Amino acid sequence: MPEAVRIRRGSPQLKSILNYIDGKFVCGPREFADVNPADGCVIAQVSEADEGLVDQAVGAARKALRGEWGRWGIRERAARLHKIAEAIEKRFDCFVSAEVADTGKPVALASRLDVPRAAANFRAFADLIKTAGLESFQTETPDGRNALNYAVRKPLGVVGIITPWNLPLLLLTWKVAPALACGNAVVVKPSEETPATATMLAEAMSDAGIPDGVYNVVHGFGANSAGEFLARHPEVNAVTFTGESQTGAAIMKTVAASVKPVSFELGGKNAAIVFADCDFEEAVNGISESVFLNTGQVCLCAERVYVERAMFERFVEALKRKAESLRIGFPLEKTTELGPLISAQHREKVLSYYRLAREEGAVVVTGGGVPQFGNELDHGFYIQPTIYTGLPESARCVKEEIFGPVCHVAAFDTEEEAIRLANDTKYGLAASIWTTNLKRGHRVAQQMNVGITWVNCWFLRDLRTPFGGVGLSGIGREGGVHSLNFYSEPNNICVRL
Ligand code: NAD
Ligand code: 6OD
Repeated sequence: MPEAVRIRRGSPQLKSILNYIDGKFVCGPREFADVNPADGCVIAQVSEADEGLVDQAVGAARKALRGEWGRWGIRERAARLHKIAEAIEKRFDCFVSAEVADTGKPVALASRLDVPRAAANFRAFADLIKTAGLESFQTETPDGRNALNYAVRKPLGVVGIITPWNLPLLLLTWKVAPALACGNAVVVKPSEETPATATMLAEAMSDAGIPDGVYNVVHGFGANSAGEFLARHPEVNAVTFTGESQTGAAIMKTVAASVKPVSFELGGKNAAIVFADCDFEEAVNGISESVFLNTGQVCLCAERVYVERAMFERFVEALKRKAESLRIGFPLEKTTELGPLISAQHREKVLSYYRLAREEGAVVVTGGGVPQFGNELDHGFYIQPTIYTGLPESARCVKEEIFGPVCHVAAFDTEEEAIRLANDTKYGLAASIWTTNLKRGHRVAQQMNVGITWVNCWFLRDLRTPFGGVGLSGIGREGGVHSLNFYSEPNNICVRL
């Protein structure tokens, strides 16, 4: 099998990233550039799949369902998923380098979060599928006899998986692992910004003995490109998507014509509530991580921080010191804590919010611009970590998802006010609450109108728990048995006894 990411002939630095269909790497009719956000250099040419190639990928997946993959039982599938995890770990450094080059994220972050989680996703769903049962009922019938009802899981068929660029391998495998555990075949469309690791995963699949056609990769963009072709394909039985809320709305329209199940993990405008009785240092460190991790490009990041008035100034000062101490730099430098944003276009979007914040009356506590390095990093898409105060709650910067290393900090006086402010959003993905009063922690957590609430922590994940959002933040839940329920159809069998 050829390597997933190949050096192009005649150009030793430039790689070629291909589609992967039915166990083979395949060229499409056009190419687009894959850019390293840390220095703006083109690192690869990516082969874009046209509608015909997407159709071939779906056809390959359908054929795989009729082959040995479709006949394997749970035990065999689970064993192969463990092998995929091992194959990822065997290529750990290659996955880390590819993810760092595509996203610009610090090597320390990719090594501790993205790549280990990819392997953990396969292990978690391999173990879960072996133990997760379905309900059964003994039913009394009017004639005094009984019937036994029990349900079995059946795969959905071909699942279309469309993913974003912020945690490319983590979020892709978060969906591929349960889909395969349930016996589906998949066609994945990774983000056009970060095509490498989804393609490299094909080699791990092959190493693990996953039959051809079970895992297919098509590259391209969204509207009128591979993303839309995949979502509207009549032979795709379900679409699972992670990305912007507006894109979710567009995909919903696309899939409506062929009536298929969707699972949407969308944007957020997440709140953090910090009470004066918090462990101060823990809260400052936790909020700093929740605002700035991955340069603020995590859907769970806090962009609205509400701090009890009694310690507002002290907290803002400490958060400012923390933001200013973050080491911005080369992603491959082990000590780097903050990389660039994903693209020039995304930086322009975040900078437009930085300008808007000033127009809306914000006080700039720190940041608000572009750092200068005096070296090649000046060609990268770096931006300063930024903290604002003083905006009215109606400001667009308080209402709209920015998706950068930025937060607005506002004071509150009472618990009720904090809850009201935190819930005053059309999104509803995640919240964090910082207090040493655990009764209050539970009380406030239960009133958050979101899918995930953390108390005295953030982004602490147990893969068995439900994950998803309310409102503009998504439709449905994945994680643990919720994923199994999405990626399979129960068939209830009623037996007259
Ligand atoms: P995006 O919506 O622009 O793109 C995501 C994917 O959808 C890409 O692969 C893209 O090519 C594809 N796409 C775009 N338009 C499409 C269309 N019309 N039809 C089919 N596919 C289409 O998102 P992004 O900019 O890559 O990622 C950032 C966003 O993702 C943020 O809003 C963030 O909050 C959100 N996100 C949410 C979660 C979550 O779990 N809730 C996780 C990560 C990111
Ligand atoms: O941890 C996860 O399972 C998950 N889906 C994280 C999403 C992060 C958003 O950027």
